[in-house]
Amino acid sequence: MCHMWGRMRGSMKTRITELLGIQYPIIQGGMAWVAEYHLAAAVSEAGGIGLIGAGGAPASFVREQIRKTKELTQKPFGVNIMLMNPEADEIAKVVVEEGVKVVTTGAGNPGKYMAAWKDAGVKVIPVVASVAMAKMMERAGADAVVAEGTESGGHIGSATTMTLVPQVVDAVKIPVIAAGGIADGRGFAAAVMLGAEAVQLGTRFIVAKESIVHENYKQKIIAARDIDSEVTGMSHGHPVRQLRNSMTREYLKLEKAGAPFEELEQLTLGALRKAVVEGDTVNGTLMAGQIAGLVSKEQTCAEMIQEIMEQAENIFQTRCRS
Ligand code: TUI
Repeated sequence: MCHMWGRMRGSMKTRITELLGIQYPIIQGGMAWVAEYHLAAAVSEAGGIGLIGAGGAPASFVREQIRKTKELTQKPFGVNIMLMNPEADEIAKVVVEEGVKVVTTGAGNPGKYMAAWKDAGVKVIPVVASVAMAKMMERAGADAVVAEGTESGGHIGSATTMTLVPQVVDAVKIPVIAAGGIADGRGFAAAVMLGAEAVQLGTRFIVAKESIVHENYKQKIIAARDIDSEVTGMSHGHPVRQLRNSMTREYLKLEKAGAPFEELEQLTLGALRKAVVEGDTVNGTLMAGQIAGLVSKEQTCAEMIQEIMEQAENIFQTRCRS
């Protein structure tokens, strides 16, 4: 692992930093509503790579976000396409038209877009939650995969980061980015030990100074303890991790009683927007990962990235003797 460190303090070279042309192997998760252009540009400016999270937004909105990001940074940035978005086909075209260099995808199989993206020279990095999906994405031409463990916030799979990452690393030749449960230099170092060549962070960036997330939501993450997240939607196959509140209590009560999907959906419709934009921490969906308990302060993206890289470098220097 020591060989990955560059001469410059804090720089680290992996196949991911080379692929994306970035200084640090840190990727910001493509969080719906949260990951808009201010955050994406700030992470890219700080030497990682920021992503605009298309979430459930219309294609026209994503196009505007891309243009605004370009006004704030010359550095590479990407777009995350949530594949359950009804406008995913259109967004897949927008990223090509706007010359976006990097696309990550979530909550589905991006196979049908792969050829067009590859032809346009877009680097494609699907987020996967299983070895089978990682292999399928490699065969389809993916440049890398994000192996996302169940510790993550939002829509999740069932394998933990600790078990998923090394199994994906063994199953594919393309580089693997670890996600889920990582928020500091220790998590970064652990991910590297599992064979990852970069990490993706979501929860920590929610509380970044450049993040437009409502202060109430940020404070809930800062106050969260280790066991304060809850998974809703398990019964209908769309598990979503978020911080416990009145909404999750009500949801889980109904879910346990066997309520139909339509009834449960009423509780969550528009609830992420309510949390992010209005700061409604009672009825809103406070998506966050299990690592929220470790996130304790608002900092700029640059401060976060510098701190993570310094912590990781110290770990490697003190424990890695050659
Ligand atoms: O996509 C995510 N996380 C998300 S998406 C999202 S928006 C949303 N809001 C409310 C309800 C549901 C979604 C919030 N958080 N992470 C990446 C991820 N992808 N995790 C798991 C997967 C995944 C799951 C199944 C990827 C592929 C897959 O394959 C299905 C298939 O089609 O074979």
